[in-house]
Amino acid sequence: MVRQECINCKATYGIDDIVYFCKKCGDILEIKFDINELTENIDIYDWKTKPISVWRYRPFMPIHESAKLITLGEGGTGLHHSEHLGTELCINNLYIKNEGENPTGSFKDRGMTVGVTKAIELGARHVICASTGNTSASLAAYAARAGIRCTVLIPSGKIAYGKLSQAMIHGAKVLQVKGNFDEALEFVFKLGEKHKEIYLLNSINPFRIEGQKSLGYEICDQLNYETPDAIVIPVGNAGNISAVWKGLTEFYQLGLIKKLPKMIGIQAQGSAPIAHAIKTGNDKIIPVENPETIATAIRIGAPVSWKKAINAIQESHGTAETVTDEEILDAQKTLARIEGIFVEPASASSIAGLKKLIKKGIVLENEKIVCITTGHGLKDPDTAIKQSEKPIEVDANIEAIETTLDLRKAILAR
Ligand code: AN7
Repeated sequence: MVRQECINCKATYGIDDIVYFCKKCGDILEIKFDINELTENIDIYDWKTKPISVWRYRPFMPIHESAKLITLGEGGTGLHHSEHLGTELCINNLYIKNEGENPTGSFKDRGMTVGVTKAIELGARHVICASTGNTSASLAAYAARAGIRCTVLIPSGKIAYGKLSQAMIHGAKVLQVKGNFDEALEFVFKLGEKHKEIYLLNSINPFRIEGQKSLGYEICDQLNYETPDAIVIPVGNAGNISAVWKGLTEFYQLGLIKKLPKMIGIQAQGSAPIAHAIKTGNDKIIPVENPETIATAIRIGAPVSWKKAINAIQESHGTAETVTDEEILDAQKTLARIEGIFVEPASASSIAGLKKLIKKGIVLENEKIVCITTGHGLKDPDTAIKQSEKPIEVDANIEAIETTLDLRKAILAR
């Protein structure tokens, strides 16, 4: 039977129980399928004939058949063979899975379509999350689509303007808590405990993780079930790396793929508790008290899904790496200029991390690599503008424009 299960003590709960942490030991939960049951389910549906998207995998989702889906058409993002960047990084077979192509511009939509569908199934009328930006943008959109109330808590300091504008225009109540992300998240948990009518859609919500696991499925489908050697992914709260790994292991257990890739997590140097734990061979993280990075999406010091992430990295024989803000910005610019893919700084960390791992000889020239870019560049226009050439003001006549573009010489030489 499909169920919620504690990742630590294995206590189980039904998929219609509203429970965020294990009532016995306090750890986080995950959705567990019985693989035989899942095999039967997917045999009944002709899922492979559906277009690539989150809901192609409906029989893999813990949602009742009668549910009304709250969807904006998520998933089905491009897996772009990146020859120019591959050449620059000296790697033959590089793919970018560009999650900025989702409805609200980030991978969060994969989780929210399932999470908000579940919320409606459970009868919720008010949903809440804490967010560095993308989760709130996504939740606000899906709550609007479902016609329910939405509250988002964002940390103090810089929030990327694109994301903030999304939460605001979709009509969410936006509270900027005078504290960092980890503190805002604590308030969300407390509110959930005190006010049972509010449904929590933070990244520990296992239904969101189920939606996000479709990212792993899609990579396999788009590569014709020839799994890559490694998947490189930015890590903040660590929900996504756990979700992708869950999707891959399910496909593996179902016999759809023959091998599993290494999972490689990338964190920003100023907020890298998971990368530090991996590098020092620890099974536990030490939270970072004042996380700092230009990649505000992953400015998270106490990632709630750290256990799942460390497990994914260890089980897959993967690794983790840190990157500086300078390396992130450099990767963002390179990707935009030579591949035409504009991503936000947090997303560019996967490219920056890959570059470092190639230099260190951890990723090899002939390996097939998928880098996940998690959010669209327009999410944070300020950062993009700051590191680009400014527009040049010219007089409104053709000669002035030609002179500026160095086209006059060619005319005179004629
Ligand atoms: C672009 O929106 O945590 O490791 O509150 O927006 O699953 O947390 C965002 C995270 C990577 C990290 N890239 O994913 C939030 C939030 C982008 C992101 C991550 C985020 P997780």
